[in-house]
Amino acid sequence: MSSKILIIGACGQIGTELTTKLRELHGVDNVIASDINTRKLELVNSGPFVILDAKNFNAIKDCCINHNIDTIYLMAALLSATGEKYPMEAWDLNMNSLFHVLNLAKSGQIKKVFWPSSIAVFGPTTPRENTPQHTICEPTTVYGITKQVGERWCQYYHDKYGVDVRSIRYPGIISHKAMPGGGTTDYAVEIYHEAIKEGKYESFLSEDTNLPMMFMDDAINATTQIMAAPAEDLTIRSSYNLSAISFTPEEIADSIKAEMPEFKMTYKPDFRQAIADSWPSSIDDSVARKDWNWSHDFDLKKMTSEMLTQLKKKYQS
Ligand code: AKB
Repeated sequence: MSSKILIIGACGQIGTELTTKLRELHGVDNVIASDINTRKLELVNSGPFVILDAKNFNAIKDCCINHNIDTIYLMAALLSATGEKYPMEAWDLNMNSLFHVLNLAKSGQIKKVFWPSSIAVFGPTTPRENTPQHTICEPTTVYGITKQVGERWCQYYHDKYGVDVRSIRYPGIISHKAMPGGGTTDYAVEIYHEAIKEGKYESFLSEDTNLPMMFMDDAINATTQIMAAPAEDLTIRSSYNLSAISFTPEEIADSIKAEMPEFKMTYKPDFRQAIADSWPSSIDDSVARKDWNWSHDFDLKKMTSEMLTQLKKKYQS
């Protein structure tokens, strides 16, 4: 029998594509998409959709009962840049939504949980290169603090109550279907849109800021793979390091110039520079590769080619 899945935060950058993939895998009617509003009409009309506030425990519980949900993907969150503007809102949403879902799993209402963590759990005291799975985590952003604390709660609920919660530390995710909202790595998505629309882009990070990144297809594969892995293979119940590529704004600009020689890049770092400077530049994800056979497919060249092809279709059709 297929799982009955609820995606909370389905209209976001990752949620949008995760919904499509999970519907392919489990059947449209077995995947209930939900979000706080109906901002993405295409997604709302593509299958079962409910309006759901991730901070409302009773609403999530009722939805699970009404739709016989056994698995939740909790994708709603305020990201790093927005979290610095609205610290208490970030804490409230990111922590309470996680507790609601973990408590539903603890009570037996649902059987499995996916909750994304982030490279934001790391901070300036973390080794920057090839950051190990187990290392110093002293995040300096509210978002990073919520993810770090959330990881500890995931581990706790697994160890004390047997909750089957699975998590990965996403790097910056690059995609062409839905825009990211409020992250520090968002420049690496905006740049492709502006390249096609305007032929130029002003980066809010400096040219040599090297950050871990990943194309959306790889992120979605990682997410479905960890959820399909046998429970006994998973040695990490806080959150797995996950890695694909690292590049700087200058390197991504060069990869665009290789296809669009007239593309112009300028740099005007803002408050997000300090956030980026506190994060690693590359990640050691050998534990994920060993435990559940994770591997990535897209390098920078392949990703740039795919992004430009898809966005040309979008803007020039
Ligand atoms: C952000 O930039 O805040 C996110 C992340 C790395 O978790 N994309």
